[in-house]
Amino acid sequence: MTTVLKLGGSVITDKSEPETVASDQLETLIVTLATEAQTEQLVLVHGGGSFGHYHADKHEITPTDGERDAEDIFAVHDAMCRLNRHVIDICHDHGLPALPVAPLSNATRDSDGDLTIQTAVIEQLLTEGFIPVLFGDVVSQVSAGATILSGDEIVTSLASSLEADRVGLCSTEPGVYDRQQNVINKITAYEPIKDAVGSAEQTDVTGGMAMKVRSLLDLETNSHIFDSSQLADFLQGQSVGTTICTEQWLIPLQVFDIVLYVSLSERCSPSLANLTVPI
Ligand code: IP8
Repeated sequence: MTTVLKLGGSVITDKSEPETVASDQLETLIVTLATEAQTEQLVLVHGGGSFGHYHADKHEITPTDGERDAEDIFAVHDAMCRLNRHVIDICHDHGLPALPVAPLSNATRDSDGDLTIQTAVIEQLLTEGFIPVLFGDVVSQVSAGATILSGDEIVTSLASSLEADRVGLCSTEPGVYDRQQNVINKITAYEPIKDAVGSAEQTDVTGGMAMKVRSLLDLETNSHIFDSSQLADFLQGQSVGTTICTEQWLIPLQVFDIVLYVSLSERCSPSLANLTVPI
């Protein structure tokens, strides 16, 4: 079984101070991984938090606004390597065979921004029993210099190319909230929840919950968004936080003053509407 797991940058760093690791929190997560991971193959990805985002903001590099100045590009990459070093060190302290894989050296974007990650190194590391640890980074893009690559994009790309069985995003939130601030159990389409997640505050250049949900809906496997208190359960195979299912065609049915979305196909049960939206 292959699991792709992202540790969010907001979880493992203190975003109020540049380049500050949330050491206790990171250690707790790694201890959980070391004791609970029952997967044969694990790919770890981590976000940028107060490392990558601080430098990306400073040099005004975004996922779409490229940069050609090598020193500026390197400032972002180097900060991410420093954060990655912390993650790798703590993994080793707890016996996890983690090794870094830098996206700058093995991923590219075409002129439309579409991402390609060379997976040969990652696959071989997995076969040899290692845990590849990738991270949000800068990547070269055709005709744009280099742009920011988020950890979320890495997760969705690798989940497809490695045909992952389990996909998880460990974030600061226990899941995706609806408009009443309740965690949505299951999402099968973007339309019914777009107002709720679209209004969520965007904290950094790589976007908030809306972007996560949209890209996870494209996957052929279910994925989960949860907080650190649910990591052990996720690793034990449970459905935690919000489960994002492969996107389904939904028919909106208005019944008096609510809209019911009825699913045409099934991946997540139950079969009927997964969400009702008051109008
Ligand atoms: O925290 C962003 O990755 P994210 C990486 O997963 C950089 O969005 C370099 C800002």
